[in-house]
Amino acid sequence: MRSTRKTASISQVAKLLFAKDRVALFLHTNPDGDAIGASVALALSLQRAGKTVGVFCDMPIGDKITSSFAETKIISDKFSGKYDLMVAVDCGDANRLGKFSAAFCNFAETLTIDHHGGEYYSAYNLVLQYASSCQIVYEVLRQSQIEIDDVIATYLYMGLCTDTGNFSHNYTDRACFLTAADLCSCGADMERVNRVFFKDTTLTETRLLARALSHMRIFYDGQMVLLYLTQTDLKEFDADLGDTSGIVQYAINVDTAKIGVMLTECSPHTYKVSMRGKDFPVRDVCRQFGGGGHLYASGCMLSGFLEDVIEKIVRTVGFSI
Ligand SMILES: [Mn+2]
Repeated sequence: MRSTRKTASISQVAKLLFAKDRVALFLHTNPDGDAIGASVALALSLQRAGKTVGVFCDMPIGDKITSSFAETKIISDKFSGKYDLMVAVDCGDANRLGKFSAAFCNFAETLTIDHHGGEYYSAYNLVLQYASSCQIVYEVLRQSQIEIDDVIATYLYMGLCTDTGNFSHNYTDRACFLTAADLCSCGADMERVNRVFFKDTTLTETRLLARALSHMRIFYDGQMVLLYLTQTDLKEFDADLGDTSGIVQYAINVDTAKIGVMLTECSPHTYKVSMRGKDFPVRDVCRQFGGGGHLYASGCMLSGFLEDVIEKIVRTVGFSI
């Protein structure tokens, strides 16, 4: 156990980072646009300042992102090198560093840059209630008087826009827009970020969406909309679970819907259930089936025949709708 865990300010972190010669950055597992954007932007800035930098994630980054944003290839899933400082980026919990968690926690000089809150697990902790980690890294870079070029700006914009649901969530604040405006003048490729993270779909994903929509079921006068895909559907399109992410959004997008449900038969008679709520705490429903998640975005697993699984959900929702 580390004895001292300190809160660090933007200016202290700017000094600390650029005082070290060799810096290792770590991302959480299932890295999102903010984790990738913040760590790559920071890595490129440190490299440009002459530092040796390693970036590590216990999971390879998908082709979709590495092929569109080439510098992402700096992220490796195998640790190597010697470092003076280890930095966890966008990670509120050391366990989310996966196989790198123990090595990180046993190292003396560690820093967390994050906006999730949670327990401090690093020697220095820059944890701010910001909309994205990229916003924090942006302020660190501005404080360090590092030049933000078009590539770094694109990565920072990536986190800004993905963590705010493309500037649509209610915590999107003035700072987000001001930073976005500045990154725009630095040459951020906003069009590419938007296309890759918010528009691009594969043919398989589009076929699955069409099939799921064709299975639409409506309950409680449109207050609950349910979509599903069976094993037969997945096999027909040679698809896997990853191709179905985002489909649940089409259920909750129906204007009358308070609850959107997506069932995916991941193995015979076993369904992955994703739920979204509009002013309806779907987590309470998922918890009754041993699942959980966020208040308005939750999931669980259910076994049985399709119609029985649907019936179970409809009945449970019926108690609180
Ligand atoms: Mn984040």
